Amino acid sequence: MMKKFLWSFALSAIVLAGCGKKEEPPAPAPAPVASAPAAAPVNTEEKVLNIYNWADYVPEGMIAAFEKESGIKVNYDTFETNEALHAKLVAGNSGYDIVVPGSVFAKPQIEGGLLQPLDKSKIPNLSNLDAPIMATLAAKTDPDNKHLVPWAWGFTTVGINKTKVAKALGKMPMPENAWDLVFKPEYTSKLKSCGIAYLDSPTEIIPVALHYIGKDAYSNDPADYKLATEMLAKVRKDVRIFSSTMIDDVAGGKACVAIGWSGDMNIAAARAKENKSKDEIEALLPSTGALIFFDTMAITKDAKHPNNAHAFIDFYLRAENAARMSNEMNYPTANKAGVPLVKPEIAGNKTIFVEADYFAKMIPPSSFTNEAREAMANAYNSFKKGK
Ligand code: SPD
Repeated sequence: MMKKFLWSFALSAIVLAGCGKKEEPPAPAPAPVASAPAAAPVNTEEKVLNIYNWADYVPEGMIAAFEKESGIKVNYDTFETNEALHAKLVAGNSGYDIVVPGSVFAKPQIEGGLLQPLDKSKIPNLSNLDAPIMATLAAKTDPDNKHLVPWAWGFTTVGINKTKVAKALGKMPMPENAWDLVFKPEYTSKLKSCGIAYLDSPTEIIPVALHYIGKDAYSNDPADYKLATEMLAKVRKDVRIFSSTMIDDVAGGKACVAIGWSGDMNIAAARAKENKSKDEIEALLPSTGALIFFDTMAITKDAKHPNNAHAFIDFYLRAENAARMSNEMNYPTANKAGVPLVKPEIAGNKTIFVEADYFAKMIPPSSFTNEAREAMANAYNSFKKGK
């Protein structure tokens, strides 16, 4: 600002000199002015930040620590499905500054102009991120990593209460492919007695069902959705719970088998232990692979507090904060600098940080066209209604 003022002052002096009488000697050149050191930009935004994230995804006290350090008051709301977040963004004026879409939805949100490009100069801790993960996101979802910063990644899989499942199956052995537990009538007809739970979202269930029947999990072809729902229809009567907050359902004993997210299933396992339950809960690694997801922070196109949003993203990207997310929420971090700070029991848990052999079997995320998502939602709703 000061520099700009000095520049315009000098400019006016030259202009004024040019208007003087011809016979007068030229005005002496102005004495050089020492340029003021560049001042850090001042954040004049109101001290508020509105964040919309998945339920059960932020370590205890992390938001309070940011508020204390920055003086910014955070309003933190949660959602349970990508569809719920997407609907808010499409409607506009969500009021949220930071949102955390799965990459499957982030791609169309970027293309639809719903998210704004990041000002990377305000996020020095971007350098902590894992370069291969960022390269993957750039190639598949967000060219040049302009909009998205990973919150965490994980995978959609089958979680079980081992004790209850063993009891319900009786003499029947566990299947080789864990997806059979939720998709094959021979198993579901036995497991319905202790509770089968599915995530309540078309874009969670149809892709895993497509994968199970040997189709591309990210097919955009409605004919494939028909095949998937034909398979699903055979087990519909056995599925009791549709929920996207499964930690309580599984840890609390309402469901003995669930299609859920890896970290949530691990939290359910830890919670059952804390509650001194005799039941052992486990996230499984299906032999045919599980579906990887990336959840990503982004700033909405109409964010009212973009500077505060950048400050929070940089705070979250500190190595110690990334490690806390893994340690407490049981999801792998994409923050390379944070990985050495992850507790050995979390880093060594093969259902959180999967080993290379299994990683090779996993299905990487892609995305759907808007038309495909609509067709998928129709297919899913008919399945759910049992029609
Ligand atoms: N408790 C946090 C769960 C986050 C799940 N995100 C899944 C998104 C993609 N399918």
